[in-house]
Amino acid sequence: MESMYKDRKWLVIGAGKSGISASKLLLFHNARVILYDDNENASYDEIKGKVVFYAKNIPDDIFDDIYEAVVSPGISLESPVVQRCMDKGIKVIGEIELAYMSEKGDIAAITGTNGKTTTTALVGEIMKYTGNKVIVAGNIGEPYTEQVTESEESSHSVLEVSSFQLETIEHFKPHVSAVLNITPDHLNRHHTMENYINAKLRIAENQESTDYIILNYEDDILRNKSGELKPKVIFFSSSRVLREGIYLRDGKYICMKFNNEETVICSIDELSLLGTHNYENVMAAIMMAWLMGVGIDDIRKAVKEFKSVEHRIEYVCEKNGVIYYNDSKGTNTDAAIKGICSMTRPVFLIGGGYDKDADFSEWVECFYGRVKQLVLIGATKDKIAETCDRKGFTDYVKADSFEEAVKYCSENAVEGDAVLLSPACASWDMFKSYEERGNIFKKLVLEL
Ligand code: UMA
Repeated sequence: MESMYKDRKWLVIGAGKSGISASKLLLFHNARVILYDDNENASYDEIKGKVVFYAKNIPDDIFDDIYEAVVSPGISLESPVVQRCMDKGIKVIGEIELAYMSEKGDIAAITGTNGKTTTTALVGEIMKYTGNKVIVAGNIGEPYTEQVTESEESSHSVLEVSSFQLETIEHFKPHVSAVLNITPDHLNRHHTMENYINAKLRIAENQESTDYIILNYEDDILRNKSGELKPKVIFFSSSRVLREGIYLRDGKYICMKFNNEETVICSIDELSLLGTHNYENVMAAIMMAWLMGVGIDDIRKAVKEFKSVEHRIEYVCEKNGVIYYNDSKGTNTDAAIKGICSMTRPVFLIGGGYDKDADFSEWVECFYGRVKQLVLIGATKDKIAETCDRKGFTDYVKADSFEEAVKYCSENAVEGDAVLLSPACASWDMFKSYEERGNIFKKLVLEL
């Protein structure tokens, strides 16, 4: 193992969270690190002096003795620097694969268009009942490379993995994986739905028949693909009783069934999480944890204790009879529809952001009877306005800034209304991340 790293020259592409953590892991293994970012102002203070940094361009001769390259998830494999590596025959892996090479324990990995952060957090909480070390990392916000050196034979790594991260795995092999759902997202990067689906399903690529994959029975894509997968498939369903698997019975009881024997795990009334999409997340998490060896009683306790995650339909406060919710993690139309549908009050909705080539039609269709006014921000504001015009939804305004959008909502919402930030877009046109967008929203609201 050491020979892959010691005194070898590795190129790390991207100096964000993933790139910094990947560099640290490589340095830990005594590799030499060249760090690259398109942005010359990228901050890499934590490892300054320990790596050689290039911005915008890398001299040609540097590529001559690069051993392997590690690309950050936000950087397309079509980007010039990745293409240069490929042209020169340099193997390019992602940060998840790099971390996996140092993993000592077992892995539960979760992907899907929506719900993966909640499910990952919940699996992490349930796994703590084993008494073993639990690592919760990945797309959820903490790079896997940052934590993997803590892994041990008895530890469990619970990982949220995005399609971007799965695109660059090679040997990565979870014992239990889950694909929660697949709806269009990130099509500007993957180009076609087929590419996006294939990237997501790579989660099962190295799994064997002794491993498990948890799939949503109600997702046509996943149900149809299930026969092609190597690991044992276990389904969850929020709308029917399954012959085997985990399901919601009578819209109320989460039940598991194997060998014709049904076990009631809990009632949805015992959960803090709201909405059918969340019951699906809970079912997937229960099944994953059970297959990773946690007993039903411990699962029950953990599930009942679990509260929702930050930036996902998060209650912020009530001011003048108006309730403010932060759903900054509603970064695609499907997630944002779930945000709107879980509101029980008329909604002032703040939407818009980075353009991922999304189609906003279905999102706008769900406004009727729910959204009082849409306040548009960001790069997609005109595109969304055009969709509204086409769909006959006229109650929208455009704001010049995020501050103005929040102010407009607070001035126009009346007692009994809700203000919901659920943009249906990524944040990258105006913010560093959805977390930053959500935190600024909460700050602005609390200062009102
Ligand atoms: N950069 C370039 N060239 C580019 C694009 C970016 O040089 O073409 C540079 C930027 O200047 C920046 C760095 O790359 O310095 C950023 O790298 P990154 O975009 O990969 O972001 P990280 O900070 O490493 O965060 C990544 C994930 N980001 C993305 O996938 C876009 C985080 O997921 C994840 O939490 C983190 O790794 C730890 O694993 C965020 C996300 O939005 C939450 N994910 C998408 C989603 O959930 O929809 C997939």
